[in-house]
Amino acid sequence: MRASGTARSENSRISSRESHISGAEGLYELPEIEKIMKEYVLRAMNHSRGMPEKVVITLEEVKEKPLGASVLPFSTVRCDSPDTAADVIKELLSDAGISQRAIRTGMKVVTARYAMSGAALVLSRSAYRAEPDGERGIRVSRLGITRDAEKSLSRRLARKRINTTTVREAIILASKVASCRGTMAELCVSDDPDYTTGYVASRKLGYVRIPHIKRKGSVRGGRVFFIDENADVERIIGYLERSPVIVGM
Ligand code: WAQ
Ligand code: MG
Repeated sequence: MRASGTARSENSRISSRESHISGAEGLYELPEIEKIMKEYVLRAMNHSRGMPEKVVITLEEVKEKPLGASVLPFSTVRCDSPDTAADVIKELLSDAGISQRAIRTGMKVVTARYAMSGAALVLSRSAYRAEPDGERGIRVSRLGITRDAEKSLSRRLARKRINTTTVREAIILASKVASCRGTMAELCVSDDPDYTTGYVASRKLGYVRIPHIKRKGSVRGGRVFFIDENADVERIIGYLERSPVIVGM
């Protein structure tokens, strides 16, 4: 599902561009489709970024057998301000082998004036932006979780009082991204004005939640996938956007 409105530029009333409001995707069994369609419509029409002018829902049959991947372990760091968060992000991403230059590029993406609907692909050394469409980005799709893994994840999240759709969906997405050969780390800041917890994730670090990653009220946010300098970009995009992956335990 993609919900969008129109953003008018400041100095011209003529030029306008589509502005991203909300998006969602998943892999579902046939009997669940009707319920999910309803959920996606409600989600699109009740979003803190505003009322959409256009909602597009795409429903596609997936014929391939989904691949498996494991759910990343989660943790939360102590952080009380966006300034501290910037230091935490730099430390975690450096640990994951990302260059200072690529980290600066990533920070620019998640604090940009216009949020993309998808994620930027940043080469981990040169900081080159490898996504073909810089406004849209790469949209991770065709992802889900097994029933058992969802139960176990919900139970573990509930113990920390963070068992929400937002957190579960983010962990599933980060787990698919981490399962892709060639990805090194992910940085995510929600573009929702009232959601101020973000994360850094990697196979080694797991899913690391960062509270107060941005100021409340800000509609800036975004996602960055840092990839191997020499990675096969086409293969990574194909995997993230098109390969069905169901995460399990
Ligand atoms: N594929 C790629 N990029 C995406 C996708 C996707 N499927 N969905 C969202 N994005 C990008 C896009 O640029 C958005 O602007 C940005 O991520 C933020 O999306 O544990 O809600 O859906 O408490 O606003 C993190 C949860 C929540 C932290 C993140 O992101 C926690 C969130 P949002
Ligand atoms: Mg959002």
